Amino acid sequence: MAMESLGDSLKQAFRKIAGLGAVDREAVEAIVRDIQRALLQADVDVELVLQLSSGIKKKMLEGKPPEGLTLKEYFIKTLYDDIVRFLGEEKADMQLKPQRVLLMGLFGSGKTTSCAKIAKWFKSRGLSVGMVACDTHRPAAQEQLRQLGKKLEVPVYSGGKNPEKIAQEALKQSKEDVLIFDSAGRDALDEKLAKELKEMGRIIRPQEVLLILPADIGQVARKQAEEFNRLVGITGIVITKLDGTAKGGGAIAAASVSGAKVKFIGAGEKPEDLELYDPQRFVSRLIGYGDLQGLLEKAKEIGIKPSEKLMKGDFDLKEFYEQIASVQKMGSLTKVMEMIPGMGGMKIPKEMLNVQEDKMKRWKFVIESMTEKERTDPEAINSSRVRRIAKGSGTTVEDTRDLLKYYKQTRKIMKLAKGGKGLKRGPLAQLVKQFGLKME
Ligand SMILES: Nc1nc2c(ncn2[C@@H]2O[C@H](COP(=O)(O)OP(=O)(O)O)[C@@H](O)[C@H]2O)c(=O)[nH]1
Ligand SMILES: [Mg+2]
Repeated sequence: MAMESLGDSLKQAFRKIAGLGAVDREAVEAIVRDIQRALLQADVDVELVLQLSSGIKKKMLEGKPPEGLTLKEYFIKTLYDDIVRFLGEEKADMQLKPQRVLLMGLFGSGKTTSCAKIAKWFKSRGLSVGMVACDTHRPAAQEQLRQLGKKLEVPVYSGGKNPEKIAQEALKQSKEDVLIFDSAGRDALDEKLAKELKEMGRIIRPQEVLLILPADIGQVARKQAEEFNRLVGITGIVITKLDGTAKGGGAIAAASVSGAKVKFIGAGEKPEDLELYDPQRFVSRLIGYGDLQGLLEKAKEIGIKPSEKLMKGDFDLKEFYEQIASVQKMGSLTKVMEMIPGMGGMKIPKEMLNVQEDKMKRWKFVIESMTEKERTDPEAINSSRVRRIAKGSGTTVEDTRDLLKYYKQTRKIMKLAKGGKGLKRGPLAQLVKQFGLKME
């Protein structure tokens, strides 16, 4: 991402805190100024920057750190939390179920490219997808989508000069779970475009209406989002071209206060350059995963806790995945181990840890490729499903089987651990052995 400059400045600010002698008023003000400068350079709206910085200052100068955190750790955590909240707070949600998605946006914002990206996103999660070429303004637009469809092996509904007819035909003919409708753009959202888009909405009755906004418009994203929302109505935003601008922070912050949520972010021209927007993940990456991990080491007690369900052994694959994901965000397998009662003090060989984290990453892809039903009822996953999931996630059948095995084992073990069986003997010890772990 070409957001390195924002990332670099934030990283520096965090390092400065880590190196502070005392966290006094002067130090807090100096660092908040650094953050302000970094955000303004990323084209974040001045008002928003001032709001954020006064909030941070208030907490640091008037508040008290929670028990167990030093002032310095509290500063790091406050800054991290506030920036995450500033950039959207919650992870975006896209339902993995049959639906119609209508894309809209101005000329060149990345609609057609995003159409293919979103198609791939659904397809690799096990849903069948079709794309509908409703941009009849630009002569080559339909052909562009047909080409992308061919590459992705996704059917494209197109032909003719009337976008409404194309949409109607697609709705009549298609058997796919998900239909994604590309639409025509303009230089600006005028009456005519608004009317056309509204008409499309009436015909398609989409569950998702996504506004495509290129990151290089920076804080203008807010105005555009508000306008589209008022005139047409949107359910979410896709920020594209994050790889080519230093204004991405401004665009995301602006989109986040527009009243609509950022659902996807795109950082590249290829169909795979798309991800569901997760502010925590985004900020962690911006600041530097490793750095943050170290900085937040101490703050972790406040951050993640093993879920009640996990401790009881009563969880489905979805909850299991959320545990893995939340743990991944914070760092390493050591943390997972710490969550398992009695495993906290274990020494894990470093090489082992790396292999394991790598595997977890693949498991994440595996779970993302499952349908809702498979996640809630993993027992029902048969071999043909295993093959489909492996293929869709770009992993191997072995990875998929491994995960299912691990899930079942963990569940069994947690159930037993609840019953108070010892760690040195019994199934827990087996798990330990299986991972090549050593006990202190
Ligand atoms: N670098 C980069 N280029 C993108 C991205 N998304 C779209 N583009 C490029 O932006 C241009 C316009 O995209 P297109 O999808 O045709 O926009 P549309 O007019 O809204 O349909 C094309 O050259 C795309 O390759 C992105 O995330 N990163
Ligand atoms: Mg287009």
